[in-house]
Amino acid sequence: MSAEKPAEIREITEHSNLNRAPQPVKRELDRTEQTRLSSPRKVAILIPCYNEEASVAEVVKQFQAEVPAARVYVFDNNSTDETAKRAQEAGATVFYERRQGKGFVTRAMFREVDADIYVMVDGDNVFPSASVHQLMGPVMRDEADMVVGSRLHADARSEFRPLNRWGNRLVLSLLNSVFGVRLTDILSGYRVFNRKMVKGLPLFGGGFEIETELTIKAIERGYRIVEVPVNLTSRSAGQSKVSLFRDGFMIINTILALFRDYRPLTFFGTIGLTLILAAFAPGFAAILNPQYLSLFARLALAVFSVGLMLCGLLSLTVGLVLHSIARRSQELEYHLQILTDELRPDLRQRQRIHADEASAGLS
Ligand SMILES: Nc1nc2c(ncn2[C@@H]2O[C@H](COP(=O)(O)OP(=O)(O)OP(=O)(O)O)[C@@H](O)[C@H]2O)c(=O)[nH]1
Ligand SMILES: [Mg+2]
Repeated sequence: MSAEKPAEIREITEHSNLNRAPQPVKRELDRTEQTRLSSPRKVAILIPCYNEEASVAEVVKQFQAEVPAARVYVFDNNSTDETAKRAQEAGATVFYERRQGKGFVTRAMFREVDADIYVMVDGDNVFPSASVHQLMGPVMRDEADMVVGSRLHADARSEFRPLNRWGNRLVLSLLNSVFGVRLTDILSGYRVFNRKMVKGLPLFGGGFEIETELTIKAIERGYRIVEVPVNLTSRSAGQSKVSLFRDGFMIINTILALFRDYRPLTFFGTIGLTLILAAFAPGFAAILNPQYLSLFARLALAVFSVGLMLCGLLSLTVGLVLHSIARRSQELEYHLQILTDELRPDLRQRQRIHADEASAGLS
């Protein structure tokens, strides 16, 4: 970490809006100032838990101490231990979700909880509560819609199991190359969101693929993402709920499915062009080697070649059609967003203040 600039400021200038132009940051708010700022706005701390009786109370108390104005919610998911009781004793409001999985719980949290700023953190006490101010800062200053506590950032000193680190990096490089972004952590469970993002993002994942879905949909809808380095400590109690192969497969599947849905022309176009190029091989073989092949073999190769060519053209056409549909639905979403913003009195009020400040500065 360099001495001259705090990590948060550097992250905002480097990663805000991902591959768009960096935004200048005027100054850093100190910790107390950030927490004070939260008081007129409702802050919710969301903790998804499944069998975390050993650590949940500590997490609740730590976050309550860091942000006293916040309300802490624990979302329990059929825990067979004392998770709910420990959370309640520590001062949290406990909700229950029957459908098993971190994705179902995240969706329930976003649906049920009403707040302006949402902090989401794991219940196994692996994330530093003191970093919550750095994570909340960009959202409170309206410089980000989602802040991710990046465990894999160059400035983070995280304790990872080797297999976990490897899995995280694999998924990360796949997402970065497919969506053309430069994120450093997409699976982190430590995040802060504003209300617009929590209430505006349609999520469907049921399990650990939820963080991937959140990130991709945020990128595609143009939400501003900022990463802040956080130091992950290794889990000291309870059991990991992640299965490297099952959840890894679900995460990669989510990336590819969303790539197909959001970038259909690139997805089907690449498949189409590959098939068309592949069609030349049997075609040339049939034409160039007549002396070595029987008539039947040459006919079979020709049919195979034409088949590949047709499949390639079909894939290209599907890509073009879906691309137009995706564009139209993006336009529709844009209009819906404007309409929603118009209907939000708090946003209109803030815009009016900005406009007043700007005209005061001009005069
Ligand atoms: N409510 C609910 N929470 C879950 C479920 N699965 C995991 N969680 C919670 O989500 C958080 C992250 O799960 P972890 O098992 O710690 O996964 P991880 O952080 O990727 O992996 P490790 O820390 O290495 O175990 C923890 O607070 C879990 O209790 C679930 O099915 N329901
Ligand atoms: Mg964990």
